Amino acid sequence: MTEKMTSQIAMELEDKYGAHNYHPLPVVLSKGEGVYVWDVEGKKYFDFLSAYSAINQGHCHPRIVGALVDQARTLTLTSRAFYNDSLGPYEKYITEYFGYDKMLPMNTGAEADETALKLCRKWAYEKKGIPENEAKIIVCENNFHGRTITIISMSTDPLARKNFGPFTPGFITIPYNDIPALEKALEDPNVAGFLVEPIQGEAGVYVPAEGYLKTAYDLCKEKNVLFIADEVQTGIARTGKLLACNYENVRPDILILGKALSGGVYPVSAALADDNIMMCIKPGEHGSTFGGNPIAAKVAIAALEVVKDENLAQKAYESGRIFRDEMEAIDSDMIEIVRGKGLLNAIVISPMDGKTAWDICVKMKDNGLLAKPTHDHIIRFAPPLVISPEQLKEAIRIIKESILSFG
Ligand code: IF1
Repeated sequence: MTEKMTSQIAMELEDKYGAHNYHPLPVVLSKGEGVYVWDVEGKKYFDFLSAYSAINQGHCHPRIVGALVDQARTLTLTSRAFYNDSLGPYEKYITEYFGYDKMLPMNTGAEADETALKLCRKWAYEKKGIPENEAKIIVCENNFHGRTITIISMSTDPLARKNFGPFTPGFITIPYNDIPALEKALEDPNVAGFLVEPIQGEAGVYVPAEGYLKTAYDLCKEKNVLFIADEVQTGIARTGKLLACNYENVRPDILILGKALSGGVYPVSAALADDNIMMCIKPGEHGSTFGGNPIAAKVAIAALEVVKDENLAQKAYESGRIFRDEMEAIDSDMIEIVRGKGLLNAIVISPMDGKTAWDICVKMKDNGLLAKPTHDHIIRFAPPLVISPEQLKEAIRIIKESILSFG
């Protein structure tokens, strides 16, 4: 290709040759550093999506990219048919970091969720004594756990499911943030697990009532049911603690991580659990060609080190406070509610004069800040956690100005 790349050309190419499974904001990015990204024409933006919380450590963090490059020059992939000298140290590091006996490495969030579901079912038959093929897993309305057939079988979003059936059986759906519904569902003796997002991201950053996770955990324990936390989006300091479950001192039986586990430089995910659960899976029963590869191992260690060394949980906690206070102080009838924890926040927009959340996002883009609407009327704000107080102030100014330009 000799033609000079422009945003227009890039969008036309995607439109012509790519499946139309997304509806992106019309901006074409070609560079990132810290909290900023640049488009093809050189315009600079605050990234307030952070690739859906994969970029908690900031774009192209030198330590993480350094780990990637070093390992890429040495050994990239062996498969798990052989040992490699990076995986063991990574497994030791991450299990000590989060406090579990063992981990199982995968690549995407959906794969780690699938892993947790398989672990839960195995445990149900081999430890809990549920009759074969009878195990059930409780899930919540408006959940988001990924895009595979089994995962969309748990979904209540018509868009995610329509014409993708038949679906995987074995799930019980209850409303989120509803303890009596959980209590009732747990009466079924064939329930093996409860899979939950500590904050529902896709649902619109829906924060459950204080105490919900702890009470849910205790109820699961009473019934010998595994409490499985999908912290793919909420984990790794995003919500102001290392894990969102830490707010209620809940230690999930199975912990699912992805996204920021690599700082967004490589697909890395994992399921963590203790031996009584993890050892239910034997050689040949689960795995992945790329899971646990040496690059992923080195990248994940670096990404987790950055979270600790740069105190990102505390930073997210403090910046989040400021962000929500400042958003609540904006005097606009378009702002219905501000909610979130740490730097996982959302504003619910009430449309005015035909102007919607999409229009605000387009205006913010023009003013140099990228965020994405979800469910038409909600805007998610999730900048990299490395954002400095000065940068946060400037970003807040842009958001304010953009919203107030509509009245
Ligand atoms: C897309 C949302 C975010 C997740 C949780 C597992 C996965 C995700 C809690 C699967 C993925 C994504 C994927 C992304 C949009 C996105 C998202 F808007 F859909 F809800 F982050 F807010 N568990 N979330 O949030 O991880 O397999 O994608 O690695 O474009 O679908 P994955």
